[in-house]
Amino acid sequence: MELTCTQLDSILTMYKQLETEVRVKLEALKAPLEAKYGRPVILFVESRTKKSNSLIEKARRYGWRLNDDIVNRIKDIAGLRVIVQHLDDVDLVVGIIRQRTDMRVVNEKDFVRTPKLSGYRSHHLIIEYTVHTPDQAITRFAEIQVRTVGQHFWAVLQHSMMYKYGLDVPPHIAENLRLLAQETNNTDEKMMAMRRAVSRDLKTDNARAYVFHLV
Ligand code: 0O2
Repeated sequence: MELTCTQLDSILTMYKQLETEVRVKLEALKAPLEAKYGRPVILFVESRTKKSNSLIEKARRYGWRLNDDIVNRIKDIAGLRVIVQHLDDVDLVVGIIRQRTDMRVVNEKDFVRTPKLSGYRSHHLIIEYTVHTPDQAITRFAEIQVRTVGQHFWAVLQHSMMYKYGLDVPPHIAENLRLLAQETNNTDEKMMAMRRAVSRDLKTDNARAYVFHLV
């Protein structure tokens, strides 16, 4: 049976609770990670719960009926994003999420090592999380995307350009965006190498000279 508007609203309210709880838990990792590694690892966390029109549009796009089962089919009704500094921080945060006992990773897509055709890079995790609503405990899916600030910069700008073109993206624009994604990844790799060099150098007598030279 199709969901009524009231049922859909109450489903989305539950997802909003899920989003809020998972976001708090991911944000809570910022301080201990910074204390452990002596630098910020997580820069910020963003999140959203799909609006009903976006949920309806996605169900329609895939030809799914808007019934009780929709919450098992659409796994990103609650979506969260963790933006980190460096490429190796992506693996670090993904590893931490995998080990948690309050959320269970059920699927992963590593678009960092295997980027999408568009050039898009991020690590996607589908988790199962149990929400304790005023009435019951409900376990539902959510998507967590972990990406570097460089990958985020590219994804935000690319998304706004794709939005402008809809499905008719001129091939030269798509190709340029792919090239820029590659350049962004090269920069990410160089930044990570520089961080490692700086951290090695800080342990030697050259520290002050090296940092001065960078600035
Ligand atoms: P929003 O508003 O960010 O949520 P599907 O989820 O079925 O649409 P798929 O391929 O099964 O698609 O899921 P996937 O690839 O795991 O993740 C889709 C999400 O990844 C998108 O969500 C974007 O957030 C992001 N994404 C995937 N490919 C690209 C890309 O080429 N460019 C950018 N900028 N983002 C991408 P939504 O639902 O599209 O939007």
